[in-house]
Amino acid sequence: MSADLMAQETASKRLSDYQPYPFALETVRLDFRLDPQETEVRARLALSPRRAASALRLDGEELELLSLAIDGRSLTRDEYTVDKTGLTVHAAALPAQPFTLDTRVKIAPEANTALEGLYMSNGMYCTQCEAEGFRKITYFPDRPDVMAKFHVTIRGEAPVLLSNGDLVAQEDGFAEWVDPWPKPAYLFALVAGDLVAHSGSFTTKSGREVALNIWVRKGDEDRCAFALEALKRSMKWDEDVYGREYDLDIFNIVAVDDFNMGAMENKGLNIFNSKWVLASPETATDADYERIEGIIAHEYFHNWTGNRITCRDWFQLCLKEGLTVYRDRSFTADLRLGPVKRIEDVIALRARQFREDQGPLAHPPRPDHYREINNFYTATVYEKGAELVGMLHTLLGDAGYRAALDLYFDRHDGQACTIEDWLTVFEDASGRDLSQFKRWYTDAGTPVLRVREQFEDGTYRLDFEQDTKPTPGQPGKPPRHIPITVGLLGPNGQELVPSTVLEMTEARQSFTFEGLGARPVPSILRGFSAPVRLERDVSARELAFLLAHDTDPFNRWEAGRQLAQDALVALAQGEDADPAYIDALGALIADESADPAFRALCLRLPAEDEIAQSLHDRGVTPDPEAIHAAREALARDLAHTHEDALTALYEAMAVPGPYTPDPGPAGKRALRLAALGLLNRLDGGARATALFENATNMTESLAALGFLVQTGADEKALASFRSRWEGDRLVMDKWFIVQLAACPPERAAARAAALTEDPLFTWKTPNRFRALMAGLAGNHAGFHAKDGAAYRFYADWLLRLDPVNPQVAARMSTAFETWTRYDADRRAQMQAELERIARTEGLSRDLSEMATRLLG
Ligand code: 0A1
Ligand code: ZN
Repeated sequence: MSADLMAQETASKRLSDYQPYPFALETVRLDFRLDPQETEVRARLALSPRRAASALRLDGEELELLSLAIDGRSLTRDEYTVDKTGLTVHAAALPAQPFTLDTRVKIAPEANTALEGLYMSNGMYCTQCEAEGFRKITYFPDRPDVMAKFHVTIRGEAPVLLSNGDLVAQEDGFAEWVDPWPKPAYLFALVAGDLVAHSGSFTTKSGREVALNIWVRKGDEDRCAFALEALKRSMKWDEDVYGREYDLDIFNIVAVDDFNMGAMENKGLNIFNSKWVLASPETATDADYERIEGIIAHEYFHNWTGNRITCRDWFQLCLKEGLTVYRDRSFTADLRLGPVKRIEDVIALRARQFREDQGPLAHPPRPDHYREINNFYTATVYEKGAELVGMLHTLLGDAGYRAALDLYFDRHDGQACTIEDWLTVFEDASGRDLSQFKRWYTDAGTPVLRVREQFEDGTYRLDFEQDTKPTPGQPGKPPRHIPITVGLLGPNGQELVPSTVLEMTEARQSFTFEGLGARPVPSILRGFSAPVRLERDVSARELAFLLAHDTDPFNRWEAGRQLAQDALVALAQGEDADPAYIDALGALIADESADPAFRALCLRLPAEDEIAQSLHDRGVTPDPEAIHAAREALARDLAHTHEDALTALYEAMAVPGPYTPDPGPAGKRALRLAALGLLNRLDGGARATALFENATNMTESLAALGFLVQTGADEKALASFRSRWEGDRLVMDKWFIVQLAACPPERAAARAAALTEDPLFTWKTPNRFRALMAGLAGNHAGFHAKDGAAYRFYADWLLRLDPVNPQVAARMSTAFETWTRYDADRRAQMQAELERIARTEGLSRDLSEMATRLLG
């Protein structure tokens, strides 16, 4: 091991090193005097030693310590030490009895560009403390298993002063907040600014009247109605489905423009990236509305799964995130179209999590070491974490799952828990042994599930084999406990054996079905019952049959997906594609019994990155140009073959009347736009131009703009869109992203470079930086252009952002996570960029960890 790597390994935190904090923290008193350059924070911690003679360690970064006292006595310089990461009060200076510790520190919110801790956005004060931002506000045991009651006063010039819990006193320039629920520091929040509220109320099932406010900048108040209604729906759903009630008299949501992530579940004071709150038909798309509803629900649901029951340490992050994603997905599935939601989730899982699992960044849902926890807010922790909860639900059934969750809330309310606690609850509620299931949490990698069939004398047998490739640091992979939902269909599509859950626990395992008159058609892994890659030799005819007849909507879609993928893989290698996909889609387009949203999903071709992965999985080195050409060719072929039907669909799916984001009209628009996307390849953008000029909502306007960008004839449309929306930051983000993600690949890198010169490219705002960079990285053939221009450009910008906002720079570096998939030339170029990043002096811990892991 190199000296560098050794140093990094020792800088890692390890799950096995966990030790409880040696002090109990009863209460916290915080007093803020806000000032952009010199905010003063006084903290009083009521502590009691759990063991004698232990020194007191408090985390603290970038703080100027003004004073430090214990039980009112100022400490002398030899009684404590301060270093770059915190403060230690030596054991000799500590009373053996409970004591209070007072600190006074100075911080500069205006200079905080990393957006962790207390920072400013458009003149408003705002905090982000998860995971370890609180230590940039005051000296504190900043770890999730230290929970305390917070009492907060805020003095400042802003008219609105907010924190967690209930407001107990208020006058001009002053507010006092008391949170009765013990919480870890990462759930602390403070907001101060000139804000206006869109308000409402909700009465809980036991009759508590809760005041609801969505706080925004002046001028944004007419874009809050949807979020407020979504919040009420979430509160009701959590009562109905999980029996969980809200526990304070007030629930505040604040929208902020500068935010590193989507949103944050601080107790009673959720803070949101304004992108995921503000919506109006003119500025938000159908997809935005659905996401807003889902994220509002996600943050609200955290009140129980995350806040009331939190994580013992950050290794357990998927305990709160996997479960909360599972809950928000179920909420959306219940309110909208369940099967469509499931398909969308699986598309996203494969695009983000499978991709992660197959590359150098693969890690288990519960990692056992890290250098920078911010780098572990990943698709594996969130989305795969949710899949694991879904599998537990499948294994236990509805009643068993509900019993386990009831037990979880009963047993662990008020605690900081582990994955072991979580699985024990499921074992106790069901009487089952889940020790093998636990491997899903501790092992990285996507299992490949191979299946073969046999039919003889009325007995049908499925032979399964599971295998997981080695991942970084985990060479051997023992078999996992996999729930495989299977149904068998007869020759006319009738269900011979309805959905049953087969439980696979061995490396190879067979399951038989007796008494069948003829060989059935199997429908395997219905509803995507486990996050695995299924491999099965299956004819195009059989897939077409499943696409037409499967009673499981997920597998119906999956059959079409498989046909499309096979066709694209063939075309990308210069072979002919089986016409089965194009033929089968003809019937589906015309099938009025199928939901429009479902049909729209079936018409959507796999993304180029997914095709690249598919080729890689089959042992073929992906060629980005050939993939792009293949996808274009298949789309064109589809459009040609079904031109009349698609044209009819385009007309029939127009939604008259005023816009609503409801699933019915949104599904029709999705189908209409899917048809237009194909027709656009034939009419040179004529229909898209007409739609762009007449659209009355952002869904159609943005889609039409994207289609025009695709044709290359986009100059006029881009200019007119820009002049209309110049003053709207959220819409302008869309303008940046669409012209890069959808443009002909050969233009992408140069266009991205030109856009960085645009005065609207305010790169220190995370949303704007992400829009441009994710737009480029999302253009698969453009990002992977042979000359390496996009690689260099992208790496340059990561290096520029890193000193300003390391968290976002590190997160965006995942654009390189697939580098080992490609040909030697591209690999060498990406490797060189990653090495250049890794070598850079003064690199943040965030980006440095990512560069090292990416290089493997
Ligand atoms: N817990 C939030 C996501 C979040 C995580 C980290 C952040 O800063 C590093 C901010 C937000 C959620 O799951 O919604
Ligand atoms: Zn979350």
